[in-house]
Amino acid sequence: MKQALYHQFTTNKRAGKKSFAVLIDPDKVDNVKIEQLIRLGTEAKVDYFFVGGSLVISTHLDECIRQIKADCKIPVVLFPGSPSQVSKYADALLYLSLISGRNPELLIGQHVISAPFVKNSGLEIMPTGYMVIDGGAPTTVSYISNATPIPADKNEIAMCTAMAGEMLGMKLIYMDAGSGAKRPITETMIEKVAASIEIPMIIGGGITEPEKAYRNCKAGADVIVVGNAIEKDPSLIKEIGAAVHSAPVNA
Ligand code: 1GP
Repeated sequence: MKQALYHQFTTNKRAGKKSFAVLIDPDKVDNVKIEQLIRLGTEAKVDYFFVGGSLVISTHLDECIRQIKADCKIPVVLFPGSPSQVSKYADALLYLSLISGRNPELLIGQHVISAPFVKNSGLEIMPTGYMVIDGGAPTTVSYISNATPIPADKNEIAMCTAMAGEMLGMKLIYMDAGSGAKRPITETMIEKVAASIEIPMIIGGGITEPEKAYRNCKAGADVIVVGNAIEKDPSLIKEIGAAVHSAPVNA
């Protein structure tokens, strides 16, 4: 099985190097917008494009990824809201299991149904413990997943969930307050979870300012994901990229 990108995640973690991922929701971009994101992403040395969303209605996922792959060298990682969001044109797939919820379909059910398809895609598969944290208002992910998010102040639950995910063999933990969350995940929670696990940790949901991205990195996040704020103001790519990349090594 391919492991090139995962190797990059772990090497960066060991070196204390923080990464920045721009989330592209195929529903919200056209060719012109993608072109702009590629240009700004390349200038800001964005580490990854994550592509996907909890609810993708449009059908141009393949086309969107092919355009990114044709025009830049930034790796494309699928962040699928459902098994239908798998494209062989991407570099890797976050193989998400919603370990913060108790919905068996999102823990294992959909994986079983789509297993042959996913395996034959040839994508690099990254088993990811996906944890939704309450972001102050219902988000698409909390509604669609039909699972209760972890309360924002229950650091111990988040810690134990991440530890269990790691021991079950997950290769990444993705803590997400949900797209457009009113309140992003607290640094205290990030710090406590980071101290409890060895695997790389991705943090997203409601990050709108470079300072918050920087503080999250200092608290122990390895990859910062921003979608919504960049959709509204693409110039933030530069500022958030600079903040993430300037976070102290081995923070
Ligand atoms: C959502 O973590 C991502 O799943 C990004 O969230 O769109 O709020 O940046 P935002």
